[in-house]
Amino acid sequence: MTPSRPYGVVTAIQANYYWVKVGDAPPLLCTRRSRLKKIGQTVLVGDRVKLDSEDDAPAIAEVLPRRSEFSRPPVANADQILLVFSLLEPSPEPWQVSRFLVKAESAALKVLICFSKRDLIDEKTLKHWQNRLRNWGYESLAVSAVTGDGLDTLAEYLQDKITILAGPSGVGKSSLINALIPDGAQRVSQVSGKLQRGRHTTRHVELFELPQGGLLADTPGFNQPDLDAAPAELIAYFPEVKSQLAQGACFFNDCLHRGEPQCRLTADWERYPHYLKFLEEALERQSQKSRSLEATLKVKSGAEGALQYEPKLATKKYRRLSRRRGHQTLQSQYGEEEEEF
Ligand SMILES: Nc1nc2c(ncn2[C@@H]2O[C@H](COP(=O)(O)OP(=O)(O)O)[C@@H](O)[C@H]2O)c(=O)[nH]1
Ligand SMILES: [Mg+2]
Ligand SMILES: [Zn+2]
Repeated sequence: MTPSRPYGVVTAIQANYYWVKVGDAPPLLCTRRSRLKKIGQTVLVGDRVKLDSEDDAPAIAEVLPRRSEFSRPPVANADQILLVFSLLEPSPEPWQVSRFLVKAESAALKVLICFSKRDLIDEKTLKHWQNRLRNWGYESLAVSAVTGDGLDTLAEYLQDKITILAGPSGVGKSSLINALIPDGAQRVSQVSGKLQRGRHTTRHVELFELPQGGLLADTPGFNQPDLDAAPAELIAYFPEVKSQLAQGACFFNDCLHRGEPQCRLTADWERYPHYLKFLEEALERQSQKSRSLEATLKVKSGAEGALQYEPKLATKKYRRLSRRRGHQTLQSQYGEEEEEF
């Protein structure tokens, strides 16, 4: 049995089982105390937990407060997001790169950028993209999973951190994990048999343990991450205009920076068209949201003939709405379905 009430980190979740890593020992397969469910406490990968050793099987007795919560994929306590793009096969698509960057910025985590497949690209192409990204406000690394080029530098950035790996499919994320963790046996959990179910659902997340310490979460490939920023907050996710704004280019919190008379934010930055496009999307999302909110309310005449809105008895709809909101809690999103794998 485990030492009395040790602390550990949840590295994988399968159905109602949790793999918990305590110190350097191989992960333990745990259940969780039913009390946690009663109080609505969710358990996510990345959670720091206290284990109970009173029973035969180890169980999660307590979840420590989270430093951060990321929703897609659901990961607790992540420190940073590593965005991976390849410069060939597939070539980067500026809009898509930008969309990933904005999505990552909106998570309020540190953003790292890495160009993969370094072995396929010439110095000139690499420099072009690195300079371009610098103008967008980002430094970037270049790595190759094939030659191992750049992996040591990358590994330093990942050490002792919980990092979420994201990027278009095919750029080499899985290859990168394999290259960083040469011994496949380092895979945190040996998932097999019945527990295999759910592995390929989009909500499934598993943390990979880096040899030098630190955990890496792979994300299922998606090419067009959903943005969920509100229109007026979008500008904050473009670091290249931070200094302009800090120096007083625009003082209005609700300004959309589209040439309003009081706005002096310039339009001469490369990603300004991206900003405008994402802004259109955000405005469209906002109006859709208010339209569907109206649809869930039915107009009812009040006692004095005043119109009152009364919610229809459609809790499902409300839940769907809350899912679209940017700042929803993970609890509302995953709490109730946690057992469903
Ligand atoms: N030349 C080269 N090919 C790579 C490299 N990394 C990955 N690939 C190839 O790119 C393809 C997609 O890789 P994968 O890791 O599955 O990408 P993922 O979808 O982002 O996980 C595979 O055919 C890999 O062999 C690399 O550093 N150099
Ligand atoms: Mg992959
Ligand atoms: Zn403005």
